[in-house]
Amino acid sequence: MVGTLIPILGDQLSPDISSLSDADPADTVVLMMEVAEETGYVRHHKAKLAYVLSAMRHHADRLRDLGWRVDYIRLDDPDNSGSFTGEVARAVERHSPDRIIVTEAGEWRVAAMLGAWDTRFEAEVDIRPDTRFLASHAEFDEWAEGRKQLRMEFFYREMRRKTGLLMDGDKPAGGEWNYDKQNRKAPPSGTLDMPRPIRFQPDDITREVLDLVAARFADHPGSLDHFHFAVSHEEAMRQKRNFLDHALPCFGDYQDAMLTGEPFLWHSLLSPYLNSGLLDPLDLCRDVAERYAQGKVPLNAAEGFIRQIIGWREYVRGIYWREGPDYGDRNFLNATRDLPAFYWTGETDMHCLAQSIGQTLDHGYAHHIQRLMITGNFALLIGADPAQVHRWYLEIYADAYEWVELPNTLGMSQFGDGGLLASKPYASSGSYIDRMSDYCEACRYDVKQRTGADACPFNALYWDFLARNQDRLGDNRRLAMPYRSWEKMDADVKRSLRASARAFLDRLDAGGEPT
Ligand code: FAD
Ligand code: DLZ
Ligand code: SF4
Repeated sequence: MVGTLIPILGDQLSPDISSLSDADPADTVVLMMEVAEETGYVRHHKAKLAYVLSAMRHHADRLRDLGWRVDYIRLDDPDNSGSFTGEVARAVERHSPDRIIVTEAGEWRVAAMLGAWDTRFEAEVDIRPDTRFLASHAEFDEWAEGRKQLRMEFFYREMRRKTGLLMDGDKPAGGEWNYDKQNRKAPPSGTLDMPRPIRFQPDDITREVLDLVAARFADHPGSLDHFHFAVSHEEAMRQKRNFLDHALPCFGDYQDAMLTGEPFLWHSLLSPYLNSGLLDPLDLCRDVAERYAQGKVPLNAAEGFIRQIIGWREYVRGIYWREGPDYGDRNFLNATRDLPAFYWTGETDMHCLAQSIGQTLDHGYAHHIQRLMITGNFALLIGADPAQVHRWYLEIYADAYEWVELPNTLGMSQFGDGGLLASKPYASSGSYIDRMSDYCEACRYDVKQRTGADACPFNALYWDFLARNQDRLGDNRRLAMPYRSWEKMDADVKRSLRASARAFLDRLDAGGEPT
Protein backbone atom coordinates (compact mmCIF):
# COMPACT_ATOMS: atom_id res chain seq x y z
CA MET A 1 0.00 0.00 0.00
CA VAL A 2 1.19 3.48 -0.83
CA GLY A 3 -0.52 6.86 -0.61
CA THR A 4 0.37 8.27 -4.02
CA LEU A 5 1.34 6.93 -7.43
CA ILE A 6 3.05 9.47 -9.71
CA PRO A 7 3.48 8.43 -13.36
CA ILE A 8 6.23 10.47 -15.03
CA LEU A 9 5.98 10.49 -18.84
CA GLY A 10 9.03 10.47 -21.09
CA ASP A 11 8.91 14.22 -21.76
CA GLN A 12 8.54 15.14 -18.06
CA LEU A 13 12.15 14.50 -17.03
CA SER A 14 12.51 17.26 -14.45
CA PRO A 15 12.58 16.86 -10.66
CA ASP A 16 10.60 20.12 -10.52
CA ILE A 17 7.69 18.72 -12.55
CA SER A 18 4.35 19.80 -11.05
CA SER A 19 3.24 16.23 -10.19
CA LEU A 20 6.13 15.90 -7.72
CA SER A 21 5.88 19.37 -6.21
CA ASP A 22 4.17 18.52 -2.91
CA ALA A 23 4.45 14.72 -2.73
CA ASP A 24 5.97 12.94 0.26
CA PRO A 25 8.79 10.67 -0.96
CA ALA A 26 8.16 8.31 1.96
CA ASP A 27 4.58 7.61 0.84
CA THR A 28 4.94 7.81 -2.97
CA VAL A 29 5.87 5.54 -5.83
CA VAL A 30 7.08 7.20 -9.01
CA LEU A 31 6.24 5.17 -12.11
CA MET A 32 8.25 5.43 -15.32
CA MET A 33 7.26 3.29 -18.30
CA GLU A 34 8.91 2.40 -21.58
CA VAL A 35 5.90 1.32 -23.65
CA ALA A 36 5.36 0.08 -27.20
CA GLU A 37 2.50 2.51 -27.73
CA GLU A 38 4.90 5.46 -27.36
CA THR A 39 7.84 3.93 -29.21
CA GLY A 40 5.51 2.98 -32.07
CA TYR A 41 2.88 5.72 -32.64
CA VAL A 42 5.11 6.87 -35.51
CA ARG A 43 8.32 5.34 -36.88
CA HIS A 44 10.59 7.51 -34.71
CA HIS A 45 14.16 8.07 -35.93
CA LYS A 46 16.40 5.51 -34.22
CA ALA A 47 18.47 8.22 -32.53
CA LYS A 48 15.32 9.85 -31.13
CA LEU A 49 14.28 6.52 -29.59
CA ALA A 50 17.74 5.98 -28.11
CA TYR A 51 17.80 9.53 -26.75
CA VAL A 52 14.35 9.28 -25.11
CA LEU A 53 14.94 5.86 -23.55
CA SER A 54 18.43 6.67 -22.29
CA ALA A 55 17.30 10.04 -20.89
CA MET A 56 14.40 8.28 -19.12
CA ARG A 57 16.74 5.71 -17.55
CA HIS A 58 19.18 8.42 -16.42
CA HIS A 59 16.32 10.45 -15.00
CA ALA A 60 15.07 7.47 -12.98
CA ASP A 61 18.53 7.24 -11.38
CA ARG A 62 18.50 10.96 -10.68
CA LEU A 63 15.12 10.71 -8.95
CA ARG A 64 16.35 7.75 -6.86
CA ASP A 65 19.42 9.81 -5.84
CA LEU A 66 17.02 12.55 -4.75
CA GLY A 67 15.22 10.08 -2.48
CA TRP A 68 12.27 8.99 -4.62
CA ARG A 69 11.17 5.35 -4.90
CA VAL A 70 10.97 4.67 -8.63
CA ASP A 71 9.24 1.75 -10.33
CA TYR A 72 10.83 1.58 -13.77
CA ILE A 73 9.24 -0.59 -16.46
CA ARG A 74 11.60 -1.47 -19.29
CA LEU A 75 10.53 -2.08 -22.85
CA ASP A 76 11.86 -5.64 -22.78
CA ASP A 77 10.09 -6.53 -19.51
CA PRO A 78 8.11 -9.67 -20.45
CA ASP A 79 5.07 -8.44 -18.48
CA ASN A 80 5.07 -4.99 -20.10
CA SER A 81 1.49 -4.31 -21.26
CA GLY A 82 2.65 -1.86 -23.93
CA SER A 83 0.62 1.19 -22.88
CA PHE A 84 0.60 3.94 -20.26
CA THR A 85 -2.87 2.92 -19.08
CA GLY A 86 -1.93 -0.77 -18.93
CA GLU A 87 1.18 0.00 -16.87
CA VAL A 88 -0.69 2.31 -14.49
CA ALA A 89 -3.25 -0.49 -14.05
CA ARG A 90 -0.47 -2.94 -13.15
CA ALA A 91 1.09 -0.40 -10.76
CA VAL A 92 -2.31 0.15 -9.11
CA GLU A 93 -2.50 -3.63 -8.53
CA ARG A 94 0.99 -3.65 -7.01
CA HIS A 95 0.68 -0.58 -4.79
CA SER A 96 -3.05 0.15 -4.21
CA PRO A 97 -2.55 3.93 -4.12
CA ASP A 98 -5.20 6.32 -2.75
CA ARG A 99 -4.45 8.80 -5.47
CA ILE A 100 -2.67 9.18 -8.78
CA ILE A 101 -1.01 12.50 -9.54
CA VAL A 102 0.18 13.21 -13.06
CA THR A 103 1.30 16.32 -14.94
CA GLU A 104 -0.86 16.95 -18.02
CA ALA A 105 0.27 15.27 -21.24
CA GLY A 106 1.97 17.17 -24.04
CA GLU A 107 -0.42 16.11 -26.77
CA TRP A 108 -4.08 15.36 -27.43
CA ARG A 109 -3.51 11.63 -28.04
CA VAL A 110 -2.03 11.06 -24.57
CA ALA A 111 -4.27 13.64 -22.86
CA ALA A 112 -7.25 11.48 -23.87
CA MET A 113 -5.65 8.47 -22.17
CA LEU A 114 -5.00 10.39 -18.94
CA GLY A 115 -8.52 11.81 -19.05
CA ALA A 116 -9.98 8.29 -18.92
CA TRP A 117 -8.05 7.24 -15.79
CA ASP A 118 -10.58 8.88 -13.49
CA THR A 119 -13.32 6.42 -14.45
CA ARG A 120 -10.98 3.47 -14.93
CA PHE A 121 -9.29 3.54 -11.48
CA GLU A 122 -10.73 3.74 -7.99
CA ALA A 123 -7.92 6.01 -6.81
CA GLU A 124 -8.53 9.76 -7.04
CA VAL A 125 -6.83 11.18 -10.17
CA ASP A 126 -5.24 14.63 -10.08
CA ILE A 127 -4.04 15.97 -13.48
CA ARG A 128 -1.89 19.06 -12.97
CA PRO A 129 -0.89 21.88 -15.31
CA ASP A 130 2.59 21.70 -16.81
CA THR A 131 4.30 24.63 -15.12
CA ARG A 132 7.41 24.41 -17.33
CA PHE A 133 5.59 26.71 -19.74
CA LEU A 134 5.19 30.44 -19.15
CA ALA A 135 1.62 30.72 -20.40
CA SER A 136 -1.10 28.43 -19.11
CA HIS A 137 -3.80 27.31 -21.57
CA ALA A 138 -6.21 29.81 -19.98
CA GLU A 139 -3.70 32.64 -20.26
CA PHE A 140 -3.08 31.95 -23.96
CA ASP A 141 -6.82 31.73 -24.65
CA GLU A 142 -7.38 35.01 -22.82
CA TRP A 143 -4.71 36.68 -24.97
CA ALA A 144 -6.17 35.17 -28.17
CA GLU A 145 -9.81 35.86 -27.42
CA GLY A 146 -11.41 38.38 -29.76
CA ARG A 147 -8.27 38.95 -31.86
CA LYS A 148 -8.70 38.78 -35.62
CA GLN A 149 -5.13 37.58 -36.11
CA LEU A 150 -2.99 35.68 -33.65
CA ARG A 151 0.43 37.13 -34.42
CA MET A 152 3.40 35.75 -32.50
CA GLU A 153 4.98 39.19 -32.20
CA PHE A 154 2.25 40.58 -29.92
CA PHE A 155 2.10 37.46 -27.78
CA TYR A 156 5.89 37.59 -27.46
CA ARG A 157 5.76 41.17 -26.14
CA GLU A 158 3.36 40.00 -23.42
CA MET A 159 5.84 37.28 -22.45
CA ARG A 160 8.70 39.81 -22.33
CA ARG A 161 6.63 41.97 -19.99
CA LYS A 162 5.63 38.98 -17.90
CA THR A 163 9.19 37.68 -17.44
CA GLY A 164 11.02 41.03 -17.44
CA LEU A 165 13.56 39.47 -19.84
CA LEU A 166 15.51 42.15 -21.76
CA MET A 167 13.32 44.91 -20.34
CA ASP A 168 14.35 48.38 -19.13
CA GLY A 169 11.37 49.08 -16.90
CA ASP A 170 8.38 48.83 -19.22
CA LYS A 171 10.50 49.43 -22.37
CA PRO A 172 12.31 46.78 -24.42
CA ALA A 173 16.11 46.80 -24.06
CA GLY A 174 17.67 48.89 -26.83
CA GLY A 175 14.33 50.47 -27.72
CA GLU A 176 13.07 47.79 -30.13
CA TRP A 177 11.14 44.61 -29.37
CA ASN A 178 12.55 42.62 -32.26
CA TYR A 179 15.96 42.68 -33.98
CA ASP A 180 15.18 40.03 -36.59
CA LYS A 181 16.25 42.31 -39.45
CA GLN A 182 19.85 42.00 -38.22
CA ASN A 183 19.59 38.22 -38.10
CA ARG A 184 19.53 37.34 -41.78
CA LYS A 185 23.18 37.45 -42.73
CA ALA A 186 24.39 35.22 -45.54
CA PRO A 187 26.81 32.51 -44.44
CA PRO A 188 30.38 33.66 -43.89
CA SER A 189 32.93 32.51 -46.45
CA GLY A 190 36.59 31.57 -45.97
CA THR A 191 38.03 29.83 -42.95
CA LEU A 192 35.37 29.43 -40.37
CA ASP A 193 35.79 29.70 -36.65
CA MET A 194 32.75 27.54 -36.06
CA PRO A 195 31.74 26.42 -32.57
CA ARG A 196 31.73 22.66 -32.15
CA PRO A 197 28.96 20.92 -30.23
CA ILE A 198 30.03 18.45 -27.55
CA ARG A 199 29.82 14.83 -28.69
CA PHE A 200 28.81 12.92 -25.58
CA GLN A 201 30.31 9.44 -25.32
CA PRO A 202 27.73 6.73 -24.56
CA ASP A 203 27.95 5.31 -21.03
CA ASP A 204 26.79 1.80 -20.05
CA ILE A 205 23.13 2.83 -19.91
CA THR A 206 23.23 4.45 -23.34
CA ARG A 207 25.16 1.54 -24.86
CA GLU A 208 22.49 -0.88 -23.64
CA VAL A 209 19.76 1.32 -25.10
CA LEU A 210 21.61 1.65 -28.42
CA ASP A 211 21.73 -2.16 -28.66
CA LEU A 212 18.04 -2.41 -27.80
CA VAL A 213 17.06 0.14 -30.45
CA ALA A 214 19.33 -1.39 -33.11
CA ALA A 215 17.78 -4.82 -32.52
CA ARG A 216 14.16 -3.83 -32.07
CA PHE A 217 13.71 -0.87 -34.40
CA ALA A 218 15.94 -1.81 -37.32
CA ASP A 219 13.21 -0.79 -39.80
CA HIS A 220 12.88 2.75 -38.39
CA PRO A 221 14.53 5.60 -40.31
CA GLY A 222 17.82 7.21 -39.39
CA SER A 223 21.18 6.11 -38.13
CA LEU A 224 22.65 5.40 -34.70
CA ASP A 225 26.23 5.74 -35.95
CA HIS A 226 26.48 9.43 -35.08
CA PHE A 227 24.67 9.32 -31.73
CA HIS A 228 25.95 12.32 -29.80
CA PHE A 229 23.13 13.42 -27.50
CA ALA A 230 23.38 14.49 -23.91
CA VAL A 231 21.23 12.02 -21.96
CA SER A 232 21.33 13.44 -18.43
CA HIS A 233 20.68 16.80 -16.83
CA GLU A 234 24.42 17.26 -16.17
CA GLU A 235 25.32 16.59 -19.80
CA ALA A 236 22.54 18.86 -21.07
CA MET A 237 23.90 21.62 -18.78
CA ARG A 238 27.35 21.13 -20.35
CA GLN A 239 25.91 21.55 -23.84
CA LYS A 240 24.04 24.64 -22.62
CA ARG A 241 27.26 26.23 -21.31
CA ASN A 242 29.05 25.28 -24.53
CA PHE A 243 26.36 27.10 -26.50
CA LEU A 244 26.37 30.19 -24.25
CA ASP A 245 30.18 30.48 -24.38
CA HIS A 246 30.88 29.71 -28.01
CA ALA A 247 27.82 29.89 -30.27
CA LEU A 248 25.44 32.45 -28.77
CA PRO A 249 27.51 35.54 -29.73
CA CYS A 250 26.98 34.79 -33.46
CA PHE A 251 23.59 33.03 -33.09
CA GLY A 252 21.70 36.09 -34.31
CA ASP A 253 23.90 36.98 -37.27
CA TYR A 254 23.88 33.52 -38.85
CA GLN A 255 20.54 32.22 -37.59
CA ASP A 256 19.22 31.71 -41.15
CA ALA A 257 22.48 30.64 -42.83
CA MET A 258 23.10 27.16 -44.30
CA LEU A 259 26.43 25.58 -45.26
CA THR A 260 27.36 22.31 -46.94
CA GLY A 261 28.67 19.74 -44.45
CA GLU A 262 27.90 21.97 -41.45
CA PRO A 263 24.67 20.80 -39.81
CA PHE A 264 24.93 22.77 -36.58
CA LEU A 265 26.48 26.22 -37.26
CA TRP A 266 25.74 28.61 -34.37
CA HIS A 267 22.56 26.89 -33.21
CA SER A 268 22.06 25.72 -29.64
CA LEU A 269 21.01 22.07 -30.29
CA LEU A 270 19.07 22.32 -27.04
CA SER A 271 15.53 21.55 -28.26
CA PRO A 272 15.48 17.83 -27.27
CA TYR A 273 16.55 18.76 -23.74
CA LEU A 274 14.07 21.61 -23.41
CA ASN A 275 11.23 19.47 -24.74
CA SER A 276 11.88 16.45 -22.54
CA GLY A 277 12.61 18.38 -19.37
CA LEU A 278 16.38 18.04 -18.90
CA LEU A 279 16.70 21.83 -19.20
CA ASP A 280 14.38 24.56 -18.00
CA PRO A 281 13.45 27.09 -20.74
CA LEU A 282 13.14 30.10 -18.45
CA ASP A 283 16.50 29.39 -16.75
CA LEU A 284 18.10 29.21 -20.18
CA CYS A 285 16.58 32.56 -21.20
CA ARG A 286 17.77 34.15 -17.94
CA ASP A 287 21.30 32.89 -18.67
CA VAL A 288 21.12 34.45 -22.13
CA ALA A 289 19.84 37.78 -20.77
CA GLU A 290 22.65 37.77 -18.20
CA ARG A 291 25.27 37.28 -20.94
CA TYR A 292 23.83 40.33 -22.68
CA ALA A 293 23.83 42.36 -19.43
CA GLN A 294 27.50 41.42 -18.93
CA GLY A 295 28.31 42.68 -22.43
CA LYS A 296 29.33 39.20 -23.62
CA VAL A 297 26.78 38.88 -26.43
CA PRO A 298 25.12 41.45 -28.70
CA LEU A 299 21.47 42.36 -28.32
CA ASN A 300 20.43 40.88 -31.68
CA ALA A 301 21.74 37.47 -30.54
CA ALA A 302 20.19 37.58 -27.06
CA GLU A 303 16.84 38.95 -28.26
CA GLY A 304 16.73 36.58 -31.26
CA PHE A 305 17.33 33.56 -29.05
CA ILE A 306 14.95 34.55 -26.26
CA ARG A 307 12.23 35.23 -28.88
CA GLN A 308 12.50 31.65 -30.14
CA ILE A 309 11.79 30.31 -26.65
CA ILE A 310 9.36 32.66 -24.91
CA GLY A 311 7.88 33.76 -28.25
CA TRP A 312 7.68 30.99 -30.85
CA ARG A 313 7.88 27.98 -28.55
CA GLU A 314 5.18 29.22 -26.19
CA TYR A 315 3.04 30.57 -29.02
CA VAL A 316 2.93 27.32 -31.04
CA ARG A 317 2.00 25.42 -27.89
CA GLY A 318 -0.85 27.87 -27.29
CA ILE A 319 -2.08 27.41 -30.86
CA TYR A 320 -1.85 23.60 -30.62
CA TRP A 321 -4.09 23.39 -27.55
CA ARG A 322 -6.43 26.15 -28.65
CA GLU A 323 -7.14 24.65 -32.06
CA GLY A 324 -8.05 21.22 -30.70
CA PRO A 325 -7.39 17.61 -31.69
CA ASP A 326 -8.62 18.11 -35.29
CA TYR A 327 -6.02 20.77 -36.13
CA GLY A 328 -3.92 18.12 -37.89
CA ASP A 329 -6.73 17.36 -40.38
CA ARG A 330 -6.69 20.80 -42.01
CA ASN A 331 -5.61 21.11 -45.61
CA PHE A 332 -6.37 24.65 -46.80
CA LEU A 333 -4.50 24.25 -50.09
CA ASN A 334 -6.08 20.86 -50.77
CA ALA A 335 -2.65 19.34 -51.31
CA THR A 336 -2.62 15.59 -51.94
CA ARG A 337 0.73 14.55 -53.46
CA ASP A 338 2.70 11.78 -51.71
CA LEU A 339 5.90 12.90 -50.05
CA PRO A 340 8.74 11.70 -52.34
CA ALA A 341 10.66 8.56 -51.30
CA PHE A 342 13.93 10.53 -51.12
CA TYR A 343 12.73 12.15 -47.87
CA TRP A 344 13.73 8.82 -46.26
CA THR A 345 17.03 8.37 -48.10
CA GLY A 346 18.36 11.82 -48.98
CA GLU A 347 19.11 10.49 -52.46
CA THR A 348 18.36 13.34 -54.84
CA ASP A 349 20.42 15.57 -57.12
CA MET A 350 18.93 18.64 -55.47
CA HIS A 351 21.89 19.43 -53.24
CA CYS A 352 19.98 21.56 -50.73
CA LEU A 353 17.54 18.69 -50.10
CA ALA A 354 20.25 16.02 -50.10
CA GLN A 355 22.18 17.99 -47.46
CA SER A 356 19.22 18.81 -45.23
CA ILE A 357 17.73 15.31 -45.38
CA GLY A 358 21.12 13.59 -45.18
CA GLN A 359 22.09 15.35 -41.94
CA THR A 360 18.59 14.69 -40.59
CA LEU A 361 19.00 10.95 -41.14
CA ASP A 362 22.47 11.07 -39.57
CA HIS A 363 21.69 13.24 -36.55
CA GLY A 364 17.91 13.61 -36.16
CA TYR A 365 18.65 17.33 -36.52
CA ALA A 366 18.20 20.17 -38.96
CA HIS A 367 17.95 23.80 -37.99
CA HIS A 368 14.89 25.95 -38.42
CA ILE A 369 15.63 27.38 -41.87
CA GLN A 370 16.49 23.96 -43.29
CA ARG A 371 13.17 22.63 -41.95
CA LEU A 372 11.20 25.65 -43.17
CA MET A 373 12.88 26.76 -46.40
CA ILE A 374 14.35 23.50 -47.77
CA THR A 375 12.33 20.39 -46.82
CA GLY A 376 9.19 22.35 -45.89
CA ASN A 377 9.36 24.71 -48.87
CA PHE A 378 9.84 21.86 -51.35
CA ALA A 379 6.91 19.88 -49.87
CA LEU A 380 4.76 23.03 -50.07
CA LEU A 381 5.73 23.79 -53.67
CA ILE A 382 5.01 20.27 -54.94
CA GLY A 383 1.65 20.23 -53.10
CA ALA A 384 2.49 17.38 -50.70
CA ASP A 385 -0.28 16.13 -48.44
CA PRO A 386 0.23 18.08 -45.15
CA ALA A 387 -0.73 15.05 -43.06
CA GLN A 388 2.15 13.09 -44.60
CA VAL A 389 4.50 16.03 -44.16
CA HIS A 390 3.46 16.31 -40.49
CA ARG A 391 4.10 12.60 -39.96
CA TRP A 392 7.56 12.85 -41.50
CA TYR A 393 8.60 15.73 -39.23
CA LEU A 394 7.16 13.98 -36.19
CA GLU A 395 9.17 10.84 -36.79
CA ILE A 396 12.42 12.21 -38.12
CA TYR A 397 13.55 14.87 -35.59
CA ALA A 398 14.89 14.07 -32.13
CA ASP A 399 13.03 17.07 -30.67
CA ALA A 400 9.65 16.23 -32.24
CA TYR A 401 6.56 16.20 -30.04
CA GLU A 402 3.22 16.95 -31.58
CA TRP A 403 2.49 20.12 -29.59
CA VAL A 404 5.48 21.87 -31.14
CA GLU A 405 5.91 19.98 -34.41
CA LEU A 406 2.32 20.16 -35.71
CA PRO A 407 1.79 23.94 -35.66
CA ASN A 408 5.26 24.48 -37.12
CA THR A 409 4.67 21.96 -39.91
CA LEU A 410 1.00 22.19 -40.74
CA GLY A 411 0.59 25.87 -39.89
CA MET A 412 3.85 27.68 -40.48
CA SER A 413 5.42 25.50 -43.15
CA GLN A 414 2.51 24.04 -45.16
CA PHE A 415 -0.09 26.84 -44.73
CA GLY A 416 -2.55 24.02 -44.01
CA ASP A 417 -4.52 26.19 -41.58
CA GLY A 418 -5.03 28.92 -44.19
CA GLY A 419 -2.99 31.57 -42.39
CA LEU A 420 -3.88 31.21 -38.75
CA LEU A 421 -0.22 30.95 -37.83
CA ALA A 422 1.66 32.43 -40.78
CA SER A 423 0.57 35.55 -42.60
CA LYS A 424 1.75 34.08 -45.92
CA PRO A 425 3.05 30.73 -47.13
CA TYR A 426 6.81 30.23 -46.70
CA ALA A 427 7.27 29.50 -50.41
CA SER A 428 10.39 30.54 -52.25
CA SER A 429 12.27 29.93 -55.47
CA GLY A 430 15.92 28.90 -55.59
CA SER A 431 17.17 32.47 -55.20
CA TYR A 432 16.42 32.58 -51.45
CA ILE A 433 18.32 29.30 -50.96
CA ASP A 434 21.20 30.64 -53.05
CA ARG A 435 21.36 33.82 -50.96
CA MET A 436 21.31 32.07 -47.58
CA SER A 437 23.55 29.06 -48.34
CA ASP A 438 26.42 27.71 -50.39
CA TYR A 439 24.29 24.78 -51.54
CA CYS A 440 23.73 25.94 -55.11
CA GLU A 441 27.47 26.11 -55.84
CA ALA A 442 27.71 22.31 -55.49
CA CYS A 443 24.40 21.46 -57.16
CA ARG A 444 23.94 19.77 -60.52
CA TYR A 445 21.15 22.29 -61.22
CA ASP A 446 21.62 25.93 -62.14
CA VAL A 447 19.83 28.23 -59.74
CA LYS A 448 19.83 31.07 -62.28
CA GLN A 449 17.85 29.09 -64.87
CA ARG A 450 14.08 28.91 -64.67
CA THR A 451 13.26 26.33 -67.31
CA GLY A 452 15.07 23.55 -69.14
CA ALA A 453 16.78 20.32 -68.10
CA ASP A 454 19.40 22.06 -65.93
CA ALA A 455 17.14 24.64 -64.29
CA CYS A 456 16.77 24.63 -60.51
CA PRO A 457 13.43 22.84 -59.92
CA PHE A 458 12.47 25.29 -57.14
CA ASN A 459 12.16 28.10 -59.72
CA ALA A 460 9.42 26.70 -61.96
CA LEU A 461 7.76 25.02 -58.98
CA TYR A 462 7.52 28.37 -57.20
CA TRP A 463 5.61 30.05 -60.02
CA ASP A 464 3.49 26.97 -60.57
CA PHE A 465 2.59 26.97 -56.86
CA LEU A 466 1.42 30.59 -57.06
CA ALA A 467 -0.52 30.03 -60.28
CA ARG A 468 -2.09 26.79 -59.08
CA ASN A 469 -3.28 28.36 -55.82
CA GLN A 470 -4.29 31.79 -57.13
CA ASP A 471 -7.94 31.34 -56.16
CA ARG A 472 -6.95 30.61 -52.55
CA LEU A 473 -3.97 32.95 -52.18
CA GLY A 474 -4.58 35.69 -54.74
CA ASP A 475 -6.05 38.12 -52.21
CA ASN A 476 -3.25 37.65 -49.65
CA ARG A 477 -1.75 41.14 -49.33
CA ARG A 478 1.71 39.79 -48.55
CA LEU A 479 1.71 37.98 -51.89
CA ALA A 480 0.63 41.02 -53.89
CA MET A 481 4.11 41.60 -55.32
CA PRO A 482 4.78 38.08 -56.63
CA TYR A 483 1.27 37.89 -58.07
CA ARG A 484 1.84 41.24 -59.85
CA SER A 485 5.09 39.85 -61.29
CA TRP A 486 3.25 36.73 -62.44
CA GLU A 487 0.55 38.80 -64.12
CA LYS A 488 3.17 40.88 -65.94
CA MET A 489 4.98 37.86 -67.40
CA ASP A 490 4.61 36.97 -71.08
CA ALA A 491 2.08 34.25 -71.76
CA ASP A 492 4.86 32.15 -73.33
CA VAL A 493 7.06 32.45 -70.26
CA LYS A 494 4.15 31.51 -68.02
CA ARG A 495 3.35 28.52 -70.18
CA SER A 496 6.92 27.31 -70.22
CA LEU A 497 7.30 27.71 -66.43
CA ARG A 498 4.16 25.71 -65.84
CA ALA A 499 5.17 23.06 -68.37
CA SER A 500 8.58 22.69 -66.67
CA ALA A 501 6.90 22.29 -63.29
CA ARG A 502 4.41 19.82 -64.74
CA ALA A 503 7.18 17.69 -66.28
CA PHE A 504 9.10 17.67 -63.00
CA LEU A 505 6.01 16.71 -60.98
CA ASP A 506 5.17 13.94 -63.46
CA ARG A 507 8.65 12.48 -63.00
CA LEU A 508 8.23 12.74 -59.23
CA ASP A 509 4.86 10.99 -59.35
CA ALA A 510 6.32 8.22 -61.48
CA GLY A 511 8.63 7.56 -58.54
CA GLY A 512 11.76 8.18 -60.58
CA GLU A 513 14.78 10.15 -59.51
CA PRO A 514 13.64 13.74 -60.11
CA THR A 515 16.51 14.71 -62.36
P1 FAD B 1 17.99 27.08 -32.04
O1 FAD B 1 18.04 27.64 -33.40
O2 FAD B 1 19.21 27.13 -31.22
O3 FAD B 1 16.78 27.83 -31.29
C1 FAD B 1 16.70 27.85 -29.86
C2 FAD B 1 15.44 27.22 -29.34
O4 FAD B 1 14.30 27.97 -29.72
C3 FAD B 1 15.17 25.81 -29.85
O5 FAD B 1 15.91 24.85 -29.12
C4 FAD B 1 13.67 25.70 -29.65
O6 FAD B 1 13.37 25.26 -28.34
C5 FAD B 1 13.18 27.13 -29.82
N1 FAD B 1 12.57 27.34 -31.14
C6 FAD B 1 13.15 27.89 -32.22
N2 FAD B 1 12.25 28.00 -33.22
C7 FAD B 1 11.10 27.46 -32.76
C8 FAD B 1 9.82 27.27 -33.33
N3 FAD B 1 9.52 27.67 -34.57
N4 FAD B 1 8.88 26.67 -32.58
C9 FAD B 1 9.14 26.26 -31.31
N5 FAD B 1 10.35 26.44 -30.72
C10 FAD B 1 11.31 27.03 -31.44
N6 FAD B 1 11.02 22.46 -32.82
C11 FAD B 1 10.91 21.50 -31.89
O7 FAD B 1 11.37 21.68 -30.75
N7 FAD B 1 10.29 20.31 -32.17
C12 FAD B 1 9.77 20.06 -33.41
O8 FAD B 1 9.21 18.99 -33.62
C13 FAD B 1 9.88 21.07 -34.40
N8 FAD B 1 9.38 20.86 -35.65
C14 FAD B 1 9.51 21.83 -36.60
C15 FAD B 1 8.97 21.61 -37.87
C16 FAD B 1 9.07 22.57 -38.85
C17 FAD B 1 8.45 22.35 -40.19
C18 FAD B 1 9.72 23.78 -38.56
C19 FAD B 1 9.83 24.84 -39.59
C20 FAD B 1 10.25 24.02 -37.31
C21 FAD B 1 10.16 23.06 -36.31
N9 FAD B 1 10.69 23.26 -35.02
C22 FAD B 1 10.55 22.28 -34.07
C23 FAD B 1 11.30 24.55 -34.64
C24 FAD B 1 12.82 24.63 -34.85
O9 FAD B 1 13.16 24.23 -36.14
C25 FAD B 1 13.59 23.81 -33.82
O10 FAD B 1 13.15 24.14 -32.52
C26 FAD B 1 15.09 24.08 -33.89
O11 FAD B 1 15.56 23.86 -35.18
C27 FAD B 1 15.82 23.21 -32.89
O12 FAD B 1 17.20 23.35 -33.02
P2 FAD B 1 18.07 24.19 -31.97
O13 FAD B 1 17.78 23.69 -30.60
O14 FAD B 1 19.47 24.18 -32.43
O15 FAD B 1 17.40 25.60 -32.12
C1 DLZ C 1 8.64 9.88 -27.47
C2 DLZ C 1 8.56 8.79 -26.45
C3 DLZ C 1 8.99 7.51 -26.77
C4 DLZ C 1 9.62 7.20 -28.07
N1 DLZ C 1 8.89 6.51 -25.88
C5 DLZ C 1 8.38 6.76 -24.64
C6 DLZ C 1 8.22 5.72 -23.68
O1 DLZ C 1 8.51 4.56 -23.92
N2 DLZ C 1 7.72 6.06 -22.47
C7 DLZ C 1 7.37 7.32 -22.16
O2 DLZ C 1 6.95 7.58 -21.01
N3 DLZ C 1 7.46 8.30 -23.07
C8 DLZ C 1 7.97 8.06 -24.29
N4 DLZ C 1 8.04 9.04 -25.21
C9 DLZ C 1 7.54 10.36 -24.85
C10 DLZ C 1 6.02 10.36 -24.85
O3 DLZ C 1 5.54 10.06 -26.15
C11 DLZ C 1 5.50 11.70 -24.35
O4 DLZ C 1 5.80 11.80 -23.01
C12 DLZ C 1 4.03 11.86 -24.58
O5 DLZ C 1 3.83 12.02 -25.93
C13 DLZ C 1 3.50 13.05 -23.84
O6 DLZ C 1 2.30 13.46 -24.35
FE1 SF4 D 1 18.62 23.56 -54.31
FE2 SF4 D 1 18.12 24.66 -56.70
FE3 SF4 D 1 20.22 25.47 -55.30
FE4 SF4 D 1 20.18 23.03 -56.39
S1 SF4 D 1 20.18 24.98 -57.48
S2 SF4 D 1 20.85 23.58 -54.31
S3 SF4 D 1 18.03 22.50 -56.20
S4 SF4 D 1 18.08 25.71 -54.71
